[in-house]
Amino acid sequence: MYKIALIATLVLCPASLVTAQEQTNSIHQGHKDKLDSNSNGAVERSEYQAFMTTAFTNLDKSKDGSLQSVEVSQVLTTEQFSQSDVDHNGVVSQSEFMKRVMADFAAADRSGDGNLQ
Ligand SMILES: [Ca+2]
Ligand SMILES: [Ca+2]
Ligand SMILES: [Ca+2]
Repeated sequence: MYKIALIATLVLCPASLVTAQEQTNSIHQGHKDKLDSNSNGAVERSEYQAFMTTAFTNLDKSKDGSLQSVEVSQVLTTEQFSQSDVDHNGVVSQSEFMKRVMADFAAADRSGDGNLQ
């Protein structure tokens, strides 16, 4: 749950000071409630995808469809940014962002049923 917790925490609370300890915890219940938009107790792939699409829009302050490093300086380290920038063009496009977060979802979904309980 490390990566998904990290991204969910950072996206939901980009301005808050998140400690390394908190980042290693699983999704905070409050965060899970926000992700679980139909309140069935599980975070479906579609809910996660919709949430992250909104998150991308919110992070893209310049509204050019890409995340510049300055736009995500509070939520991603330089290393995480360059890992997400698959084609190394200096920006993280929406497809690069979604590819990364959906890979995180798949990694967190150990049972492979498309839900995070
Ligand atoms: Ca749900
Ligand atoms: Ca941008
Ligand atoms: Ca790129």
